Amino acid sequence: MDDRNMESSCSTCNEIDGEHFKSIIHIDLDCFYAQVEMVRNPELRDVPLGIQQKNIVVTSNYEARNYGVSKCMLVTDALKVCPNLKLVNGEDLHSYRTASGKVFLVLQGWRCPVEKLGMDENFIDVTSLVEEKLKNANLNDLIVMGQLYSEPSAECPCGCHNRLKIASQIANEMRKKIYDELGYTTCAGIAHNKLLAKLICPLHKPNNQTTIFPQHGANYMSTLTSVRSIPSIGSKTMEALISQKIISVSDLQEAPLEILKKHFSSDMAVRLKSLSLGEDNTPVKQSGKPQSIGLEDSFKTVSVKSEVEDKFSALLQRLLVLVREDGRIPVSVRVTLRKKDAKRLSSHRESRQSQISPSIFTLSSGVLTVTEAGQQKLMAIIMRLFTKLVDLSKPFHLTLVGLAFTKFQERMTGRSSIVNYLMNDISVQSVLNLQNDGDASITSMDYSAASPSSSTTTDLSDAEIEPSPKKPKKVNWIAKKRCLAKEEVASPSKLKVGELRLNSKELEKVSELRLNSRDRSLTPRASPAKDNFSDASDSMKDLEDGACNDCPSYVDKEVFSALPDDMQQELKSMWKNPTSSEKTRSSPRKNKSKPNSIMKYFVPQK
Ligand code: DGT
Ligand code: MG
Repeated sequence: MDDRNMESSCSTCNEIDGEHFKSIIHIDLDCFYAQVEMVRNPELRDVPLGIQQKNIVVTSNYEARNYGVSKCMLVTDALKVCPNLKLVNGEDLHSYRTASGKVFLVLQGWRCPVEKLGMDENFIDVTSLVEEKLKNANLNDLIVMGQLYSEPSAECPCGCHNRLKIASQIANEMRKKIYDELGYTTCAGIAHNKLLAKLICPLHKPNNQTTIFPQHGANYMSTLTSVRSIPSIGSKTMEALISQKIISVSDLQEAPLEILKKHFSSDMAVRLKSLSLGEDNTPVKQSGKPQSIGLEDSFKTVSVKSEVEDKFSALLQRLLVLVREDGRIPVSVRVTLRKKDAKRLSSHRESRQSQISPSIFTLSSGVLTVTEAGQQKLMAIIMRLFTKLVDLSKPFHLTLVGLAFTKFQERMTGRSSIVNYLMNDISVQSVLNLQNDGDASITSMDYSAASPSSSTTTDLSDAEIEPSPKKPKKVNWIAKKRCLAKEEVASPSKLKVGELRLNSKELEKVSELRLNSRDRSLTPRASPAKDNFSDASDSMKDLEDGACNDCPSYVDKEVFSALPDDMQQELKSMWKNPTSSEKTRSSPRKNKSKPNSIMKYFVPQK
């Protein structure tokens, strides 16, 4: 029943509890890969176009969709329904990533938080901008730009309708700018939370936008035929729900909380219930640095070690290109496998990661490279991780291998703080595990990457074959899974390659030296995951002692010698005229009251 006039109560609606206070836009590019190809080659514009990866059409333009070509169709089937389908190979994702970065940049022009989700989606929190515009708006003239999911029978007292009308205008401007500057059409969803903005976005595809008012949230959710449409619900949670005969979102809405609490934690049961009603208070997190850089390859089955090695070797070659583009030095690598498991409906993934020595990478004229020997070292680490995951004394069958660099040593450009020269690890998350339901728990509406905290993860999502987290596609999830699992689909990585940060040679030298030095020091920053093993042997690299005869004994001379002259002088004069606190300090690491003191970076090697 599509009863759009059935509105939920607006009694909780006020600005104090912020219930409807936010204005969120979700933007999704239309037939993304196909559009990139069409913009690149205008001859493809007016013909039915399919983007091929191995023997699958991963997407097609809307012209081809009119013939019945659908996402993830076998090429042979697509050609049957559309014999004049023009096929373009889409296995090289470089241009798609570039396009994705450009869209992100355009959206940043509004100076609102932008959260990138996969390659072709972005959330924008325009709450503050809407507030600004509201001050000068003539409320009588306000209209919703694009489509409105349902006309409200009454105004919401909190004023969210006006705010969302303004947000719809901003969304329209954003879409227009993306089109004018880059030539891409998009869809947008406008709502008071991320969940509804994302889910309403595809309602009027392509090249359109839809606004939904808060009181229609529960109603719209009830139209979704699978609980899997909800971004936080992965396959494991879905399986648990199905076992309780909860299949559609409306089933979930109607399920008694007590029943849910029997199968999930109390928090999760409440969360599931709220989501089913269209409630979500997760913030738009400004995207910045890529969290990890990874690639995967899926196939029917591989059961021989040498073949696995070949797969990893090929992945490594491609991954190194991406890392070079990114410009940061990886310090951790993760291997992921999917083992064939006939008993399980969903795929089962396991990962192991290991620290890697930054000395494997060399910086030359600002370019990150890896020597042949470095590549061999990496392969040795990868295969060692592989043997941790697979008992080679028994037969094994893999359907996917993945490789990702999961931690990076970042070099900062700023000269304002010496700390930048010495320490700036970023924490990373997996971008390969998009659904955080390995433990069947939902703690937050994390639309982006789940962060496996241990080195072994189980991912039951099928999202690994998608570059962006699942959308409320009206497809049967089991059918889709079969389609993708049976065929050899090139897995586009969920790469989020960030801006290059290539700095001066001076910085590179400092960075390299520091990295090498730090591997041997006891500084705790780059602590590996609990059950990782480290590859300390790879980290050893002889470095010449710096000229630091005046240095205190606890100073790492290698680090010191690599500093720019002015900083060396600064430090020397500090040591000559130490402050009282420094005079009394026996070891820099003991001084917990000054966590960012420069002195703590000069740690003697043990
Ligand atoms: P749309 O949003 O329905 O107009 O069409 P697309 O093509 O933008 O589809 P979307 O947004 O789900 O995915 C963005 C791109 O990601 C799409 O152009 C191709 C790629 N992609 C989507 N689904 C799959 C998949 O199952 N396998 C692979 N390899 N790539 C996929
Ligand atoms: Mg799209």
